Amino acid sequence: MSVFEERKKKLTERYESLVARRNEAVSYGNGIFERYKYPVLTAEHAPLIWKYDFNPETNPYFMERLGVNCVFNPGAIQLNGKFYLVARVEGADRKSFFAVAESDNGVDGFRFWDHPVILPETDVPDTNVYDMRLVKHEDGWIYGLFCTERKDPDAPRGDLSSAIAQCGIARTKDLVTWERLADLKTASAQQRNVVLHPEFIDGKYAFYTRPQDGFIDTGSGGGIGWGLSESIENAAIEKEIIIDERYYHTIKEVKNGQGPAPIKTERGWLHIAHGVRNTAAGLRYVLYAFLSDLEKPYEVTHRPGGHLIAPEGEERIGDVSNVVFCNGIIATEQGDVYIYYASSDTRIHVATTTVDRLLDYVINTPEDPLRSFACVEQRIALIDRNLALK
Ligand code: BGC
Ligand code: BMA
Repeated sequence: MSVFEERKKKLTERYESLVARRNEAVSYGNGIFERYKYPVLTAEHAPLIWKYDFNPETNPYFMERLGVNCVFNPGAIQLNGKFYLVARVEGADRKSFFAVAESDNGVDGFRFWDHPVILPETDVPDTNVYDMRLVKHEDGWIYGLFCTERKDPDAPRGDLSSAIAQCGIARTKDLVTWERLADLKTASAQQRNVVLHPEFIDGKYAFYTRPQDGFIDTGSGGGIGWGLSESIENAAIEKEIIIDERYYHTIKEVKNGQGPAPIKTERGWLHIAHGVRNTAAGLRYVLYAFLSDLEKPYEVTHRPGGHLIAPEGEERIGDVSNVVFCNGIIATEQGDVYIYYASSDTRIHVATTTVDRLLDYVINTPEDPLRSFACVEQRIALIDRNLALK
């Protein structure tokens, strides 16, 4: 057998066994959600036809021509009973693009469609696009809001890193054909983590935003913002308010951002967000949850203290270590919840729970009392209540 034939056969077998691998929940977690033994989607899940030239004449060594570096930060949606992730796929060339992967059960068997998403550009081409939030809006469209990044035209000569991040908007009915709309206009120089609320508020489109001063630094601003727009084709927010601020010595001291669109529940809108703090080893990203008012989604009613999910084990390590990030969640009609989170900008995992459990968590987990002394008091109160039950 030629090198070409042998490598093609072996790699195809390995790929098929990876995609067919069953996943299993890890027992005895914290009761809030279940983690799983394997990630659900990794760079290795990228189809071989995306990477290799399958022609023996032009590729006798069956060599990779277009490598895939990592697969992370997916948007998520359930359609006709199937689970879809619109993953951020990053090529070896550092450019990200979106690609749809499909599974029957949401915890394993994710397989990419043959072609990545063709996302049309606007008049000002994006250099990089990433972190799509998918929303089934009550207007009938599925929207994908994502970060579009372009080089900062005002950066001093020689500064090749300064960039401008803004919110790109596209819509689809089937995840196959995408219509690109104008980028969201706000007063902020930079925007990341923009999410469309699934319902109209006062007859307008409602957005969660994350205004910031610099490309990486939130500067004087930051926090999860909120604003309304008359139009979605030319979305523009005139008035932006901050609904969840960052705070000194918490998990969201440096930055925070809305994750996916919130889940509607009887008790309010259930949100998953990310919080960032600085450490000697760099930024640490964790996920947290909160609940907001049903009628006024911009009013937060419950803020459980601390993180919901923080990186553990292999999740801690990757291209950008010590990061978990979530922009995709699926809540089924039966009340099951699938939280798709990526670890260290490298791979995608799932955590499963239910709406009931998450509501119990957000409503009954005490708030962060913000000082060591008060935290000890809070814990002693729990201990004493438990001792009295013995
Ligand atoms: C990367 C993002 C990252 C951001 C800030 C961008 O260039 O693509 O993944 O969040 O920089 O570090
Ligand atoms: C951010 C996000 C993510 C990424 C994270 C950590 O600012 O936009 O794309 O996961 O940084 O690098």
